[in-house]
Amino acid sequence: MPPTLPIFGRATEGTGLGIGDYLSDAARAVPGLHLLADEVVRLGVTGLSRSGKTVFITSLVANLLDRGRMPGLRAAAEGRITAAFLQPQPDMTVPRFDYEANLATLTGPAPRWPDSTRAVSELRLSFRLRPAGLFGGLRGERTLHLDIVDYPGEWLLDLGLLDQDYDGWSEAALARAAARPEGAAFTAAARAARPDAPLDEPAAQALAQAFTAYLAAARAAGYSDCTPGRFLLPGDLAGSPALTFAPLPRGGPSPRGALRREFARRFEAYKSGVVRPFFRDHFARVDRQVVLLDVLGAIHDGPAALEDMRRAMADILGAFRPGRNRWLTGLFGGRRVERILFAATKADHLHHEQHGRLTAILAAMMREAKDRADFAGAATAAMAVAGLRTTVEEKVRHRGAELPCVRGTLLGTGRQAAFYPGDLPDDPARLLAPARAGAAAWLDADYGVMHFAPAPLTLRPGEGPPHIRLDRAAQFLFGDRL
Ligand SMILES: Nc1nc2c(ncn2[C@@H]2O[C@H](COP(=O)(O)OP(=O)(O)OP(=O)(O)O)[C@@H](O)[C@H]2O)c(=O)[nH]1
Ligand SMILES: [Mg+2]
Repeated sequence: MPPTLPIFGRATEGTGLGIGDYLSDAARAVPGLHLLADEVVRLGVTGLSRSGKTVFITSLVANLLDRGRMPGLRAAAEGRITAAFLQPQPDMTVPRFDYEANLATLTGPAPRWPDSTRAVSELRLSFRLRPAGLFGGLRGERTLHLDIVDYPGEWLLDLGLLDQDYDGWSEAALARAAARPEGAAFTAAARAARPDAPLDEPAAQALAQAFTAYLAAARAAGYSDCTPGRFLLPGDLAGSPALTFAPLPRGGPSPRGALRREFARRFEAYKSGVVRPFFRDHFARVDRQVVLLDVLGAIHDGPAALEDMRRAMADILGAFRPGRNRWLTGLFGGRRVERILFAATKADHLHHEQHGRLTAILAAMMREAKDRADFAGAATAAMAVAGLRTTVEEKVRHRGAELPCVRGTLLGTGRQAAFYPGDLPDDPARLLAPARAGAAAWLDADYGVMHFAPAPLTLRPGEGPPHIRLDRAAQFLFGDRL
């Protein structure tokens, strides 16, 4: 029997050597040693619903398999990736990310956008790699597995619930609802409820439904914080008691069996039965994270939506802050998420002349979110990306000026159109300051959005679908491990 060397874990820091380098050196030093542990990087991909997760992952994987459009990924540019292939994922009970179906949807003869996805899924992409460096060729190849985990950003925002009890949460949730026009009906229902009356299940359900309807309307209006996350994405928990509660105003001490007491019990059940398992089984195992944000959509929706997105970014960052929550810190067991990328998606709605401004707005939001979340931990970056580029750039003369436009096929009508989304300001504060001050509308500009359809593609061999900056995103997220 050859001796085996059980080595697990990540690349050794500081030496520039990866575990793989070590192992192949060790393997040459110890004859007969070949049972070696492969490296694994777990990449979390999240974002609120419709932020572009499915499109991003599908195109990223296609572009990692065929790397012709990935010059910004160093290992690809240096020709060190000798093979990339999909493999069965390690987690047997997590649904597989349906890469093939999504790719066929996006790049088939009649391309369309993929359907909405509502749960966690996972995909393993493996790389065979030639080591870097002058004498890299002398060392053996190594294997790195990239486990991509797609999960709804709504679930991440639920982390904040773990620190709260029902009373504190109720107060904050009611205040949020009262401040949003979409919350009017629910606020009235909560005020009319009789929290100390004995639980009446139909009344409880009606309140939970009113609360859910408000959250859905707030979500549609562009608000980011619409927790508890499973109220909007219930999956197989729909109708369960853990999802049948709502915030209620504080009264006197609630007697046993009262509506308020029961809602408090269900709130605790939501925390222990829904929130904790997600963080334990998925979140706590992530090494690198990308958070996708539809910043252009939020700008279009107005100041309140942009401000809410900034707050949500702070809450998301807070989830990654070491020591943020004792229970969670215990789960991480000393390790932590090393890199977090905030990516503004759908950048193909903008001429590249405006990409810098979009990135500056995102970066400014990130800086403020970092301050607010008191965040010092992982390396962070902000970038404007498009999973799938659906437009071409074009300058259009308009009232004597040249407008930087994009041209694409309109969703719905199928017509071609040139589109100018508005002039994003040079200085992000021109948007962020009024947003923070609670402005009702943008003063000096109007920002449009347009829905483009994916265009039919003819891909050359070795090329993935057209994208914007997926290579740079990949380099930041895991390029150092390739
Ligand atoms: N133009 C453009 N539109 C995009 C891009 N990515 C996503 N979209 C648009 O955004 C919509 C949502 O994208 P998805 O990838 O399905 O978003 P998701 O985050 O997976 O959404 P859920 O599964 O509903 O949470 C798509 O249907 C497109 O209309 C992109 O790169 N370019
Ligand atoms: Mg999806």
